[in-house]
Amino acid sequence: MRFSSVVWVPLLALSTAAYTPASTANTDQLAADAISNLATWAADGNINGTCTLENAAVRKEWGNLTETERSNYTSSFPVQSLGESLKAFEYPGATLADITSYDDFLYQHINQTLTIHNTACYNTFILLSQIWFVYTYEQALRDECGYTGYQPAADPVNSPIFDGGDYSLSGNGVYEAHNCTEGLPSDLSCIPAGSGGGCIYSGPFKNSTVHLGPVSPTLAESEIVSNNGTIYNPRCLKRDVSSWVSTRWSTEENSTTLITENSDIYSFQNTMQGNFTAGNYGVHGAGHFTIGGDPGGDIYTSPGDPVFWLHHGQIDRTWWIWQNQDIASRQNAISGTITMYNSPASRNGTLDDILYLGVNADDIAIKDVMSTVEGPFCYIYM
Ligand SMILES: *[C@@H]1O[C@H](CO)[C@@H](O)[C@H](O)[C@H]1NC(C)=O
Ligand SMILES: *[C@@H]1O[C@H](CO)[C@@H](O)[C@H](O)[C@H]1NC(C)=O
Ligand SMILES: *[C@@H]1O[C@H](CO)[C@@H](O)[C@H](O)[C@H]1NC(C)=O
Ligand SMILES: *[C@@H]1O[C@H](CO)[C@@H](O)[C@H](O)[C@H]1NC(C)=O
Ligand SMILES: *[C@@H]1O[C@H](CO)[C@@H](O)[C@H](O)[C@H]1NC(C)=O
Ligand SMILES: *[C@@H]1O[C@H](CO)[C@@H](O)[C@H](O)[C@H]1NC(C)=O
Ligand SMILES: *[C@@H]1O[C@H](CO)[C@@H](O)[C@H](O)[C@H]1NC(C)=O
Ligand SMILES: *[C@@H]1O[C@H](CO)[C@@H](O)[C@H](O)[C@H]1NC(C)=O
Ligand SMILES: *[C@@H]1O[C@H](CO)[C@@H](O)[C@H](O)[C@H]1NC(C)=O
Ligand SMILES: *[C@@H]1O[C@H](CO)[C@@H](O)[C@H](O)[C@H]1NC(C)=O
Ligand SMILES: [Cu+2]
Repeated sequence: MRFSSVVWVPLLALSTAAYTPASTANTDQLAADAISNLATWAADGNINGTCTLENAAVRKEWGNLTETERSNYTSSFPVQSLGESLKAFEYPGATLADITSYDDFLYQHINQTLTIHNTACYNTFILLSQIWFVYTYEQALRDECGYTGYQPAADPVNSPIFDGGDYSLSGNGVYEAHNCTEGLPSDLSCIPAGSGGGCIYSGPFKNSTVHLGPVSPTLAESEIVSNNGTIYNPRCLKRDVSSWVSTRWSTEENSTTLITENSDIYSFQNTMQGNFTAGNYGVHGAGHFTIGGDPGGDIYTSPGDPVFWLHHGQIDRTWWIWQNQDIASRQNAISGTITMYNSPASRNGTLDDILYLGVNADDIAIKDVMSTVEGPFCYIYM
């Protein structure tokens, strides 16, 4: 049974049908193959350092965390001061007492949006920078790290992530009139307005305040006005959770074919990121626009919604599964230039390039974050 009675009470009040997740049998089998291949890899003496499959942290799907683990995770937001921060320098005019180290992570993502993401062009940096970002954030929470793997695609609003109960990441926003969401930088695939769009009034993040952005908002409400991301702009966290996008671009079938039909890193990362000019969100973009809202639908400010970290956990897991199907040739595979859309044109990235996270973490070379069981990392997925 997936839910304790504690969760069932509010759930039953909200919905008439129990949540029935779609099967994840295919990707779970690929993950099991990944573990098996890693065990052989380790037995052959290929893993440096002290990390083993036995002592590695296991990242689990959100619905498989215990209620205590979930509460621990959600009650850790926002983390309080880590010491040195960007505060005075980066947010002139802000009420400094209101700025937390959570905003340092958010600011760093805003600051690097154009150098860590890539879309039409190929770029491994979305995988790399994002995972160092997620890992570092996990260290800040000193906590469990979940991911969105229990296929919320078919019915996200009723999934354990979004059901709005005490052990969810809060539910949808309340309904607020809005237009369709232009998630892609093209006039294709405007996501039909869903049943949310307003502030979140249920679950652990009810009445949360987002401080920065939006920089490139997509939630089509007249009162949402963008700024350059360095302005203190407190407002409620909004979502418009949508199965429209998830059932088209981030299904179990989409993740399975992504992993099994793309043997080189160039096609793998391109397929994961979709083809925006063709109206294809890819599993990465689809995860973001399953959440949508403000700031979730803003490529710059999306980490301002706590569910960002679970989505990027699942993106990391998908990459990890892919790498571990053929460790020798995929572990250090990298492709792509260092600018979004390769615009302006730039050189190819290399394993010696450095990832920067500002005040949040030390600089680190890409080659040191390619494996989840070497360097600073010691975790696997189930
Ligand atoms: C692991 O050790 C090998 C051999 O010493 C070295 O070439 C490789 O760079 C090391 N990898 C990491 C991630 O430390
Ligand atoms: C989360 O659990 C860890 C130990 O597992 C504990 O140190 C930490 O204080 C907990 N955090 C919260 C917010 O409950
Ligand atoms: C990002 O941060 C660097 C270092 O603080 C700063 O020089 C740069 O202007 C920032 N860029 C953006 C787009 O905020
Ligand atoms: C939807 O778009 C139309 C046309 O641009 C605009 O007039 C209207 O105000 C928008 N609705 C909302 C709720 O923002
Ligand atoms: C959350 O906001 C709503 C609407 O403004 C308000 O009615 C409610 O009291 C608030 N709840 C908390 C816990 O602040
Ligand atoms: C952002 O906008 C504010 C207000 O318009 C301005 O003071 C600040 O210099 C801008 N920052 C950057 C990095 O453009
Ligand atoms: C994603 O999967 C769905 C069915 O699960 C399928 O209809 C759709 O064509 C797939 N999308 C892509 C881009 O492959
Ligand atoms: C993306 O789609 C466009 C339009 O359909 C097409 O011309 C282009 O080749 C596609 N890009 C890739 C990398 O497949
Ligand atoms: C960058 O990588 C691509 C794909 O691997 C390759 O075709 C291209 O020649 C590389 N560019 C440079 C300047 O090395
Ligand atoms: C997660 O929970 C489901 C449903 O209870 C179970 O079938 C599955 O084995 C669990 N997965 C892990 C990794 O524990
Ligand atoms: Cu992302």
